[in-house]
Amino acid sequence: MQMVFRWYGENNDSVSLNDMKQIPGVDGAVWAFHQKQPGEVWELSEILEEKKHIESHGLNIDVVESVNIHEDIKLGLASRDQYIENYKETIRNLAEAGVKVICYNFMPVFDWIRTDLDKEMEDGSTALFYESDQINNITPEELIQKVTENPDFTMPGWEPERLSQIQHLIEQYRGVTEEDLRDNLRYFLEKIIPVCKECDVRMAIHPDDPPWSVFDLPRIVSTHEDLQKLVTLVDSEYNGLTLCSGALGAHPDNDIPTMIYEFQDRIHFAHVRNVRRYENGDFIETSHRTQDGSVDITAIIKAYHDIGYKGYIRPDHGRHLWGEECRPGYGLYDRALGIMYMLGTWDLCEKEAL
Ligand code: CS2
Ligand code: MN
Repeated sequence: MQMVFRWYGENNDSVSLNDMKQIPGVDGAVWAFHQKQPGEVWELSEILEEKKHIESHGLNIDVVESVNIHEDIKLGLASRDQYIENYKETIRNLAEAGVKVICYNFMPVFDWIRTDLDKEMEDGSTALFYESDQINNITPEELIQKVTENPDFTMPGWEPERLSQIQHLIEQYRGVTEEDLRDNLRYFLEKIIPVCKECDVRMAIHPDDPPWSVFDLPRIVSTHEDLQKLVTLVDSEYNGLTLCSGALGAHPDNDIPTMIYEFQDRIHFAHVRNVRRYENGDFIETSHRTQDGSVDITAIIKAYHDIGYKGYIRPDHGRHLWGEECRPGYGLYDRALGIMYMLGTWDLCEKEAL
């Protein structure tokens, strides 16, 4: 496996490339142009400039997270064809610069959803929290207001310009079923996968977070069955997965090690995070340690080791520790601790295999 670490860019992240380079085992920065609107082309010249900058810190640019999908593609509107053409051009440009994996998601309107970005835990650290009751009693507008209150950083998936049209966006999805959304994903994949094949860039879809429908919006990457359908939409290794144990792990039926064994040829990017689930559907993001949450992280790492995983892996989110001021879920300390936990488990598996 190849360890990487998410980086939001210069002046947009509390963690520097130098910080990342000091974490044992980290070889690459998972990057993106967060200022780009979905549907916009990423120009080769700007990609090459970013590449030069990241590589000058001794890190690779192999993984991009995310190249976001325009809502018209998810909605299946006639205007989607132009946005798909732009996406293809972006794939070609990224490939030209040496990018190997593109992480993306196909969640309508909202990317990830939480009700509290700073929930205090027993030990005084804070973490991202999802409270079911609140979601059931809040309007999308109120949620946006709450989540975007944090003034320090822009939050991917929660861009104020896009979400200011929330009513309109949500209304557009009325009547769009899961089957429709899946057909729209198939349409998109059928057009882009041949380009990916030609340029040797793997697509890796991120699961829904949380893995169930919220505000009655359709969601199609939440369950084991969803993943089975997804890989057959276009039967090519270039149509792959970002297996996020944090996103999928919020649902007790999702057995991540089983998914790793079953979809091993399609997993190009692994996100590893623990979450503690409560009976009432609430969940909180915890440390990576198996005992601290409901997801068996050691079993997950062992499964990756068993399949001889050669793809990319990163800690997903972390808690906010030791007074750190950072982007919610993306501090340095807890994710670095998570890496050491993953590497410790992996190294032990290596020894035992001898
Ligand atoms: C998630 C997502 O993994 C994560 O950090 O919170 O925001 C993820 O980056 C996107 O869904 C990928 O497109
Ligand atoms: Mn993730």
